[in-house]
Amino acid sequence: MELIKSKCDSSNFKKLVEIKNMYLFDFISKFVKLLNPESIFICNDSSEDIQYIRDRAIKTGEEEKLTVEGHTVHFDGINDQARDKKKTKFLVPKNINFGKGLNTIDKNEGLDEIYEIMDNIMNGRELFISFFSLGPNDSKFSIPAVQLTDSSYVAHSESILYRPGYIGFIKLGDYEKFFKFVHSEGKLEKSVSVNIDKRRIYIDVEEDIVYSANTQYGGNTIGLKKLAMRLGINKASKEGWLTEHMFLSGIHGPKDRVTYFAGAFPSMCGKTSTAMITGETIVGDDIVYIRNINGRAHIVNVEIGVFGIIKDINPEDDKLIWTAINNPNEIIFSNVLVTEEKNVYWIGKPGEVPKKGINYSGLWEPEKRDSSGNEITPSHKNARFTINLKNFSNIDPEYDNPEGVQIGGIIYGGRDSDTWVPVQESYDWVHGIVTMGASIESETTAATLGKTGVRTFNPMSNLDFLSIPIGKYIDINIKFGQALENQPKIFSVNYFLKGSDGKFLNKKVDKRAWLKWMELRVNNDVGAIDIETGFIPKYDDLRDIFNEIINSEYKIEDYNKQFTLRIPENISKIDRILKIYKDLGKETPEILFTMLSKQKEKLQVLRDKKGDYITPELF
Ligand code: SPV
Ligand code: MN
Repeated sequence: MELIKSKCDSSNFKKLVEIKNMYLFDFISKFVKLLNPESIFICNDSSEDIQYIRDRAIKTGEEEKLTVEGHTVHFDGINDQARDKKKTKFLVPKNINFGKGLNTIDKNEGLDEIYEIMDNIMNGRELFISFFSLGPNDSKFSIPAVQLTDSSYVAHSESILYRPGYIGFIKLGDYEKFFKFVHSEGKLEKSVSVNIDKRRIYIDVEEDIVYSANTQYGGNTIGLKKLAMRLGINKASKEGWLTEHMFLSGIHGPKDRVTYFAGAFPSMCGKTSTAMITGETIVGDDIVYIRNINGRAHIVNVEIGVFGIIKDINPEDDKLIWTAINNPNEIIFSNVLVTEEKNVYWIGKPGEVPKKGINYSGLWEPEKRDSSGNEITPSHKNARFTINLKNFSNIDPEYDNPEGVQIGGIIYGGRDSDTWVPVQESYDWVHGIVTMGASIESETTAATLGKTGVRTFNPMSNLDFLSIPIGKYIDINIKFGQALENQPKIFSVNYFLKGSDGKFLNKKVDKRAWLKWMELRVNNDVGAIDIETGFIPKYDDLRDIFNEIINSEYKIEDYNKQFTLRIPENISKIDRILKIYKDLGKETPEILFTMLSKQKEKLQVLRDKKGDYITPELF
């Protein structure tokens, strides 16, 4: 404590000792010694303390003020624009098995490496210590968490995205099981991390600590986001609940009925836009905890804000986001283009592309190219906005309920140009988990480093974050549902289906219709057609929904094209998925193999009877 005291002024030290948690003090002392910051700021969540963090972000140059009140911009370095999957690793003790397919490093080796990288890394810098609650305050769902970071941008982002936790820590006293995040940007030049070769994100699920160094991009640094999600999946697996990569929304049915849906989509595949869809209400857009409460699946949003993709946001398709991010709300824009007038521009924003500005590559002009000759777009494809949910007019009244909300339906989707129909209901929980959730494949996007457009396996859209063997995770999902008295229905959706001309078969607004249809199905208000892979909507029901909700005519030709069962593609997909699970080894539950094999046989029989491509009227 003497060391901490020597680096704090008296008011900061007082805020810390108010907490009276020896485990916390031990943790902080250990890392203050290692990181060796010049000074320490303790955030007690008061408006003055939050303002201090905002001011520091401006003073240090990590953020810059924009014309609109409350708006700032932050840039990550040119090679630090997305999650670094290669350098994100689980620290594996000798006795723990992570199975195949996860990125791991021996714990001792990894700790030696990260301690060396972090040794003295905050020399001359200020350390921010903030406390949060993952999930609503005073809720059995929730997990307390502490963040150590030398980035005012990270501390600022978290103050927007998470519920305050300082008071909660005081209430808990000597409590041991909180999550811990240690982050340093490392050496900076022009306010961006430069030691990218020493970028590391190392996760210790035994100690519930995540280390992140030499990076600024939110997905690598905002501890409470994907770093906490990885710890959460491991913790949940030991305690019988679920941590999922899902949005959560209230879908509004007839006569003021609200049915809650949670949906898992890989990054950049429409999760936020589904959560923010016109006419419905949002609880969250990225991460949830799900628990069995008296036989029903209850769910909370872990976060209280959105770190959303800004590309293509426009007033027609994304009215609510557009309004919120154009108003004088507290918003951090990251990796957008900033004009001379200090306004922001992003790819797909209506209006002319500015003639010049500043972006993540420095001074930008049209046609600018990187060192390999590739064009640098005005904003990065993964440019984002960070905003608190309270700034959205469509926030759901239950967003902060400590009991969570009961889920009526779960949705699994991916970026799939040729296989799945736009919306389909599974026969039951296990069928949904196996043939939909566990079978998601998605074409890669700019949310992670590497090539885009490559079809990749991504069970429950959670592969990047799994901290237990994949097969075990599938098994836990199956068992979680089996233990429920009242199982949510499971659906798949596909917003990205293309025709033979390579054009999308659906418009962005069509997802509104699929959501309304699913809401009706959960409440047994409409029938469906069994196409042997699940249930699809009847044309007449969709026609009525399109008419009423979207005010547009839904043509039978479009329905037939969109809802054709594509047997060759479905069979190839099953073969790919079966092979993946077979290669993973013994953790995968047997039911996955039998169910997928049975599904394949059914499709083969059907093909012999009706051909490769079967339109709905043939069922
Ligand atoms: C995602 O990529 O899934 C996100 C943003 O939600 S990140 O914080 O990078 O994970
Ligand atoms: Mn996400």
